Amino acid sequence: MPDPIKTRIDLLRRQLEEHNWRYYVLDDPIISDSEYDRLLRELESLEAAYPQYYDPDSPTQRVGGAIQAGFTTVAHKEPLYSLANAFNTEELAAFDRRVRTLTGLEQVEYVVELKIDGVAVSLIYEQGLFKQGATRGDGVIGENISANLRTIRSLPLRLACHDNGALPLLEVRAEVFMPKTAFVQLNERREQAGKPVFANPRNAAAGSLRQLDAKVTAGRSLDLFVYGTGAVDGLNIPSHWEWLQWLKEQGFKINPHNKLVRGIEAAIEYCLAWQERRQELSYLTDGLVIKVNDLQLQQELGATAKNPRWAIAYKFPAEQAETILKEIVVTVGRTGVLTPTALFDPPVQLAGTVVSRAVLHNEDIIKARDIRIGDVVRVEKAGDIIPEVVGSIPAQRTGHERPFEMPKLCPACGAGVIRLPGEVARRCPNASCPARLRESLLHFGSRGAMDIQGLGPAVVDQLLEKGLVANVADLYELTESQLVGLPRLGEKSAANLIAAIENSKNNSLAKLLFALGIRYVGATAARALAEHFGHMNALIAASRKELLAVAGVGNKIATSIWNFFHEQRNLETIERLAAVGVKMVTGDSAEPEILKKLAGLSFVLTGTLDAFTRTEAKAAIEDRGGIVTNSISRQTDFLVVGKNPGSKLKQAQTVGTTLLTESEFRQMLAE
Ligand code: 1X8
Repeated sequence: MPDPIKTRIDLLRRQLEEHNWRYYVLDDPIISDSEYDRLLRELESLEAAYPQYYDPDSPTQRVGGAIQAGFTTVAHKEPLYSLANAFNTEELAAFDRRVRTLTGLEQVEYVVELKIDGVAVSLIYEQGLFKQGATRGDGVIGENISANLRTIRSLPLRLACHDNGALPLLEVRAEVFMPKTAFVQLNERREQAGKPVFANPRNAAAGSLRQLDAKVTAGRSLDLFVYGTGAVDGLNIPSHWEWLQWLKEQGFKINPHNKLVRGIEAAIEYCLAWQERRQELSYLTDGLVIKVNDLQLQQELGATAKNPRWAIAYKFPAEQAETILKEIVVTVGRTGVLTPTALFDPPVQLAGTVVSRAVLHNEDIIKARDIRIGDVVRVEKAGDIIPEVVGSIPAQRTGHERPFEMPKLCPACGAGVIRLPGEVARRCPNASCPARLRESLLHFGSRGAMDIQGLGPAVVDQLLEKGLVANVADLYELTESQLVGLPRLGEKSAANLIAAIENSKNNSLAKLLFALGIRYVGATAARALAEHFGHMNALIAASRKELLAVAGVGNKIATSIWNFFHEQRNLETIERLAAVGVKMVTGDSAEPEILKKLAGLSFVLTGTLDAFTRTEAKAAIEDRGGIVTNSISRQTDFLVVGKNPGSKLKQAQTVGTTLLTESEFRQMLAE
């Protein structure tokens, strides 16, 4: 006899699933929110009273559970390809010609679908039950984000086929996105809470999926569209279009604007129509995808190393907007380079963000584009790339526009500006220029340099304004009581900052050398110098010839180092740093034991990482005693795999090297 409680639980689960699907997938609910809540509460209380009937696929399990320690990696059963791009209709016609030549067909049937600007994921169903969801990652290896994906209400946990003729394996591909209104509301909430806002809906979706606490993801109103399949076991369907219909019947959310057409002309027409109408959608798109419909043909066409030959992405032209260039301000960087930046009034909405300024790079570009202050200018932003002033619209000039001239004097300190031979950039030559000092302080405290947490732009600006620091050495003489007086710096932050400054005294010589900001001396050169000379004084005393003996130090770097250590004010700074106890030797013994946990391990890096530059990642490994090499061998312990990895990934797989995703790598560093 089945337990009547279990029967009731099963019924409630089916009913809630059905209402979920009607609400989130079909957008066509048949009961009120309060009726839904009543059913959900009844199920929740039964599940609480009868824990033996726990089911991870229950509709109550979409709220996120325990906080995860990290994301494990998963190898995709079939690679997730990226698509080749077409930026105009000629390129679409060329794609069609290639398809027809390779297949020998007169006319090809295509499916045209909106390209959603979100995060690609792969979803695995076994016997019609959701088992695992992963990020695209590099296409070969992704991260297991199942717990976060479960919270997306339009993702079915149980497919229609679960009850009749379930498939052993079904992998579908989907794009997770945040609707425009949800994005705006999320940013409003974050702004009120004093948290940094997301730049665009795609970043917000990606950030929400990367939460270790799936409860946070659950509160983020994510949605998804399923657009295709990967590995499938147990079902044969001859065309992509029919697959889409089948997926829809299974309960997946399929984009309603998918269209089946004959011939490329109809596909192009549909693309151009959406180009005009994209704003009507409640989510962001960056183009359309055109796919060969017949799966037999898809298979014949196959793929290149990177892209399938049976599909192409038509990318909408970069969004442009017109606005008035109100002013050009000039900022001074750490090395003294003057950078002109355009300020817009009014700010313009472009590709999902509000743009109020754009870097103009240098005066040659400003002249070449005929940009004047007061001009109506055209601003462009392709994808999430940095906004750019494409040019001016001279026809709209009133006669009040002013040509821009680079200042002859530094805008921060008034020193005469110089332009070095062979350089486009102009520089402020004054080493104690306040603008340069600001950037120098920020660099000194940055990660990979002296690692002083809490020494950000806001604090540095206040320190400069109050005249508390005029030199990096002054940082070490700050007291807590001086800091507590600064606006927006509480007692706790002040104490933390003082502690961070104090701790930085024990940093390695390599970090100190990098932090000093000697031109051309990056983290790698700094490490080589520290290892070679062992002590700051040996380096100060080194001749050019001795400097050239260091691995990786050529003429340019050697000259720059020699010049740096022959400037009196720099020597004074170093003396003061030494006097307050900043470590000036390499000495391993002084290195805290905790930092050496990667001793004896060797790493190779491939692809780009989100949170580290190559140099930072290398420094982080070497700080902990690990070594970084450029190529995979049997001696390599780990390959850190970033975005768009190179051939090292394949080599590592051949040799059997352990692969680390960025988050695993971060965790390893943090442990
Ligand atoms: C990426 C995307 C595809 C589709 C929609 N949005 C995307 N971001 C689609 O096929 N409808 S396909 C795709 C890919 O293959 N990289």
